[in-house]
Amino acid sequence: MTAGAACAVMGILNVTPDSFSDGGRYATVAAAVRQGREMFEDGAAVVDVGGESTRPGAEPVTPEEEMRRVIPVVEELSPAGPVSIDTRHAEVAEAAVRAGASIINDVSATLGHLAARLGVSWVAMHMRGSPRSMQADTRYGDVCAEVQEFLVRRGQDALRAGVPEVWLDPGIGFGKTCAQNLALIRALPALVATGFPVVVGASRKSFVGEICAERDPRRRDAGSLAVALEAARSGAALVRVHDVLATVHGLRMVEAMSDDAVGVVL
Ligand code: HH2
Repeated sequence: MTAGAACAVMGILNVTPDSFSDGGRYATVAAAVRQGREMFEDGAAVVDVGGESTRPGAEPVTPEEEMRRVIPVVEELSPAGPVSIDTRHAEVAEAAVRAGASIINDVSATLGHLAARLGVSWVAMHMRGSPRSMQADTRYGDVCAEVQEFLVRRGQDALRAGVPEVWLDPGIGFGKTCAQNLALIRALPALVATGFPVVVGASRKSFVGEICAERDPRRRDAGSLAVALEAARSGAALVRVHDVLATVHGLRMVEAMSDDAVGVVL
């Protein structure tokens, strides 16, 4: 998968018992593969398979357990379309690529050399510390400048190391307050201007719940769609979402209504 002119959709497929909004829903290989295939049918450009929850305070899992959860799913799902592996662990990423994944979605932004060696695309996301500790210290001087500087440095290093395609992600909700998440979304045009394709993952996250006064993550899809559309308007290349169909339809409508959609073929 390569970044195109229009914003594409990455569907979230958490094969975990404890993810904050869909934990336990796709616990069997069959259920997860069915959900992944449905996401492709609904228009996902890539399905992101994860076996460890990274919600704030989540308990880490061993790479062995993570592999047990994700590898059979990647194997069965990857013939249907591009699959990314959402992991912080090198051994999980490597096994998933061997099982058919073509993108390493790396919330630790540390696996660039592995992506180079394996010759696959790499998403570098900004996070401070680990999921367990990240909300403990959300002090930044200038959050947008710090995040961008960090990501661009990692991105340039990865390109030098030979990664064929590098995507940058500001890591919405990873060690950031509600106000900082909003600032990062407002600053997306600057991140896009660095020339790297940009990924944004805000779907169902707690800042959407805070603003919409909605405690149930599964009732945050409309708020999440608003963020995805704003990210696309700011030039993001990929939005990571739970509700693939609504996001694909929303993006299509916005594109059809835009000035430069004169030649749009329906
Ligand atoms: N967010 C989550 C996980 N992986 N990857 C990228 N690139 N960007 C993100 O914002 C991102 C991510 C956390 O969300 P989710 O997978 O929905 O929940 P959990 O970590 O509880 O499984």
